[in-house]
This record gives sequence, C-alpha cells and structure tokens, in this order.
Amino acid sequence: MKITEIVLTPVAFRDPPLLNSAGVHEPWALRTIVEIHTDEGISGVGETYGDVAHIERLQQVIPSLIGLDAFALGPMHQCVAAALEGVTGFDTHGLTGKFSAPGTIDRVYSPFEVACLDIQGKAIGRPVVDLLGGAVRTEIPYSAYLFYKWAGHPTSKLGDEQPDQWGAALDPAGVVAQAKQLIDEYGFKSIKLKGGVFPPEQEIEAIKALREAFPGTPLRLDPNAAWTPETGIKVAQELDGIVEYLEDPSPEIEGMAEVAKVAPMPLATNMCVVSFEHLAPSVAQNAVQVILSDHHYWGGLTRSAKLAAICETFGIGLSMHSNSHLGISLAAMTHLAAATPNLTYACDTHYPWNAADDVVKPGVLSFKDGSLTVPSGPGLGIELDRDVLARLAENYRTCGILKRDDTSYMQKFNPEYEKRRPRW
Ligand code: GKR
Ligand code: MG
Repeated sequence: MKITEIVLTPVAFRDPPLLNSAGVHEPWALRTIVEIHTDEGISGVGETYGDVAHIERLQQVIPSLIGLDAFALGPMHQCVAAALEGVTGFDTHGLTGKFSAPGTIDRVYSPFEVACLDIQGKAIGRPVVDLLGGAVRTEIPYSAYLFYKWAGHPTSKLGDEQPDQWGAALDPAGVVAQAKQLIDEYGFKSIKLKGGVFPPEQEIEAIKALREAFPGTPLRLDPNAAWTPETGIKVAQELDGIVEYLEDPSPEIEGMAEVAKVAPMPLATNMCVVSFEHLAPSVAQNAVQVILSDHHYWGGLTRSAKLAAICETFGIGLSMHSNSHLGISLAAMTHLAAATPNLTYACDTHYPWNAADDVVKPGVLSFKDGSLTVPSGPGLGIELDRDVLARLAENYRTCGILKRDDTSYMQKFNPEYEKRRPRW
C-alpha cells in the first residue's frame, strides 16, 4: 500500500489565557493536521505542533516519504532521519526541553507514524490499539488539568478582560472553583495544577485547598522548572503526603536529581527527559521516578511503547503529557494508553480548554467519569469534520501567529515580565 500524497493543514483554534512559568497562552493555539493518502484509496490522519519551524521540517521530509509502504514504519523513520541530516535540534515552544537532532527526528516522524497506523488499522479493520498489542484497559482515565488564568484575554490592558466561560483563577478559591467546574463537566478523578506562576507558598496553599475540597483525589503540581533545587526541596517537604508526584520542580537532570535525593514523593518530568538519549544520565542519577510520555516527541505510538518498556526495566513510573491539542491527538493518546500496561497514572489533557474547536466529529471522544473509552472503529476510529478543518485553517491564515510565544504575549500587558527559570 503505497503513500501517494501527504497534505499538511496548519490550523489555529481559540485558547484561553492560561498562565505558566513562561508567560500566558495567546488567544490562538496552533497545530498541524497531517493527512496521508495511499494508492489503495485508504487515508490516515495525524496531528502535531503548528510552529512554523516545525512545519518547515515536516515539509522537508515529505518528498522522501512518497512511494513508501504505509506499513513500513522502520524505513519511514530512517527516511525522516536521512531527510533531516545535518539539522540540529531546536527548542519546542519554550516549555519542554531542548531537542537534539535525534529528538527532532522523533518529533517530525511522529504524525506520519500515527497517520500510517490509522491507515493500517483501516486496512485490516482493527483499531490502532490492536496494532500496539491490544487493549489492557478500555477506559482511559484523564486528569483535570487546572491552570491559573485571567478572566479572559485583555483587549488592550490587563484588567479590561471580558470573562470567558471559566472566569479567573488567581488564588486558591479560584483554583478550587475551576476544579469543581471541570470535575462537574467531565467527572475527572485526578487533578493536576500548572504552577510556576506565583511564589511557591501561594501554590502550596492552592494545593492544600484542593486537598481539602477533594479529599482522596490524587493531586499533582507542575511549576515547569520555576524553582531552584533548594526551593524544590522545601516545596517537596511541605507537600509530603499531599501530591502523588511533583512534576519538574527544577531545571535539568542535575537539578531534578538534587531535589530527588530528599523529596519524599516521586518526581516526574516532561522537561529534562524528552528523548531516548536522556534516559541513561537520568537513570544514573535517579533524577526522575516518573516520565510523562508524549507520542508527539517520543516518535509516535510505537516508539512510545519502547519508552514504556525502558521505564518498566528501570522501575520508572509512566504518566502522559499534553499540550494544547485537538481530538486526533486525543484519540492517538487514548489508543496508546489503552495498550500500555505500566501507564498507571491518569493522563494529562488540555482538551477541555480547546474542545469547542475540535476537528473530530463529535460522539467518539466523550468523557464519562473522567475517562475515555478507547475508540473501537478501524484505525484511530475518528472522522475529520471538514467544515471545522476549513474554519480552523482560515483562522491560521488570519490570526497572525506563527509560533507559540507565551512570554512576548505576557510582555504586551506586563512589559517588565521576564522569563526566568528558575525564578524562585
Ligand atoms: O500549556 O502552558 C501549558 C503547559 O505548561 C504546557 O506547555 C506544558 O508543556 O503541559 C505541559 C507540562 O506538563 O509541562
Ligand atoms: Mg509538565
């Protein structure tokens, strides 16, 4: 089954003003929808980042993929590597770690791999989860992903924003109210708070308020490396017995290792271990005890399964990371989670923040009790909504954003703001 055509459609969708240690989300989030067509009339879809540098890399490899067999994933990875030869790594929109050349290859390869798995599943009439070894679970739990946020996007200055459907969350009461809203709507049974926005004492208070409001619900805090190891150790001690893991308290493998020596809970990361070459130094220093996998940069679903095997070998826990995304990614994450026995934590998802603009036709991806049922249709089991895709492609053409830049957007309203990691 030969690949005859690959179509990239960059899209932009509405995004609320979510705060993090690099600034604040802009009004539009970017993604790229990848469609692969074959000579047998079967097509598949994938979803990946929408930053312009990434789109250029995708374009650069497409000519070498035309004519490949849609089942030939190994050769496809080699073709991507060859097409990117000489390309050095680049940062991925400021929040996750630095990508070396091997990491960049996996990141570019991923959406093509997912689209081919969609094709393979359709060709044999089986869901993608069956291509990954079969479902060890059919209900996939996700966590309520809370963010400090402004009431809405400012129009000209901070303070003049029109509240969106979630309103502001800038203190413990606002964070608890947001958790209630998300849990009422989706039924989530775990909670993650994105931190690194306010001084650590305030974020500890927010976590304690969540603990009081939701006794027994697993909690996590992720400041995206906003703290020095010294601060990370203090926060870890304060949150002993309160969080199931502490995510990326401090920068780099060395910083995490320093915190891990003392922290009473496991440390998790999606920042300092982001490609296969980071695993050996991290294991050697026992820097992290949980890795947040993410098929968008670990090389698709099949290479994420390899990561899972390595984690199992070294006794490292496995969770799942997310960025602003649409339903194609959510479907792929759900198939992967269903096939990964040692993925024992509820997965992260930004989906509730962006669900109103999904390119996937409604029905298949609906949360019940905080979980998604793995789609049972062939391939990813989802269908693209062409009208929405056209609308989001038009947004991309007119929104004027070419790469995610949370820091510059924050500086528009707060010119003194500087991105600093660690900050406290
Ligand atoms: O969307 O602001 C955000 C998050 O901070 C995201 O960019 C992170 O990559 O969710 C991510 C994380 O867990 O670090
Ligand atoms: Mg994180």
